[in-house]
Amino acid sequence: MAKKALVTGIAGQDGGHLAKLLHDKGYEVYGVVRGQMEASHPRYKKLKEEMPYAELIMADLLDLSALTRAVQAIGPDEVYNLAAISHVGYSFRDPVLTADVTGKGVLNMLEAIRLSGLEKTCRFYQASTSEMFGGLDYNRPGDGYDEDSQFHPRSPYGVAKLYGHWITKNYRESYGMHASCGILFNHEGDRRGPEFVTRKISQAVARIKLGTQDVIELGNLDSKRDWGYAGDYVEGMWRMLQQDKPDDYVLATGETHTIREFCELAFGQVGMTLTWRGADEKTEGVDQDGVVRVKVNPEFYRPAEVDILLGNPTKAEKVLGWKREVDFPGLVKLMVEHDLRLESPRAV
Ligand code: NAP
Ligand code: F7E
Repeated sequence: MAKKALVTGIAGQDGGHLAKLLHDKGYEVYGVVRGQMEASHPRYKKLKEEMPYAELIMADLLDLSALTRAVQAIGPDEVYNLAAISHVGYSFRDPVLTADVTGKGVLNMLEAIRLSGLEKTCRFYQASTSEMFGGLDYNRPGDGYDEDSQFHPRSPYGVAKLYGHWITKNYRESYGMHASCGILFNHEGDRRGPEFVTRKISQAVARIKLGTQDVIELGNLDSKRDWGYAGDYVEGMWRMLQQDKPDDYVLATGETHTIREFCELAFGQVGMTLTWRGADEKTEGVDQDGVVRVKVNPEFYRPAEVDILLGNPTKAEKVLGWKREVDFPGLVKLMVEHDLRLESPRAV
């Protein structure tokens, strides 16, 4: 009999990659989507086109009754809890909703499993994050943050995720649930939302190359991130739930790069050379013809920033046999090429 997997946040970046991976492995795939989506809804139709094999279920992470009904109807072997308000900048603007969805929503999902009497049979994956580390001076990464590093979240998002992380561990310890947390560092790709910096840059570079945009406005250019490819990371999620025992694992590349470096590589991908002039809010990225292509807009600064994230995936590599395939230049290339295709006038 095929295993059944329930994926919350199936409409998001990771949800799409994971749904495909599970389908390819022979799972029956069920996905939670929110809102009043009828079958005729354009967003529903688009999702069904992308993943015709997945059964979509309307439920909100805020709604314990709907989640419980979904779990009872499906009887999943594995639940992947990917749904969240996931944008760090937005979490400062809507901290209460972020706490409810990204924090307490995890509890709702765990309770839906427990209330359905499946806590001993259903395996659970929680999407924890490197944002829980915070990257403060006293907490410098050294060889990279690992599973034992100290947490000090710097945003309402990071704080909410820390609640989700600990409540998952608590259910593991209290009820013997096979519940694991993946502490994932930034992962990107062609499915990334344009509100995140990498996709914002790849999209702008494609448009600048094609002449439909002149310049991109960004916030902090000097923060550093450990960026991997989302397709590699969903494999790690799945591997965590195939272990005999539940545990927590860092997934990362072990490399960190600035936003500036991402810009330089992305423009390089379309044959443009970016150089920098000025400082702070007056910083500008200029192309080989002297045209300003990158400007700083303080509107994109955050009240508190995570200056540097660098992960140490040694445990995942040793225990799960997980390894990222796509490196940093490969990731930038993949994203810019995708956006060039999408933005091209010939694209349908
Ligand atoms: P994403 O693209 O933002 O997807 C999140 C999904 O959650 C969206 O489909 C969204 O639905 C759904 N959602 C939001 N609020 C909901 C609610 N109240 N009820 C039900 N669904 C709701 O995020 P992602 O990049 O795929 O990340 C997946 C998970 O991993 C998230 O939990 C994120 O916080 C975490 N994470 C991501 C990264 C990363 O670098 N990508 C790193 C570490 C951890 P709509 O489509 O309707 O908006
Ligand atoms: O920002 C800086 C910004 O929004 C990265 C989420 O998936 O990964 C993601 O969170 C950096 C920050 O991702 C802009 O200040 C500059 O330093 O792409 P981001 P994030 O905040 O790292 C973690 C691991 C998650 O768990 C989250 O769910 O880029 N930055 N200029 C900008 N960021 C944005 N969004 N837009 C700018 O214009």
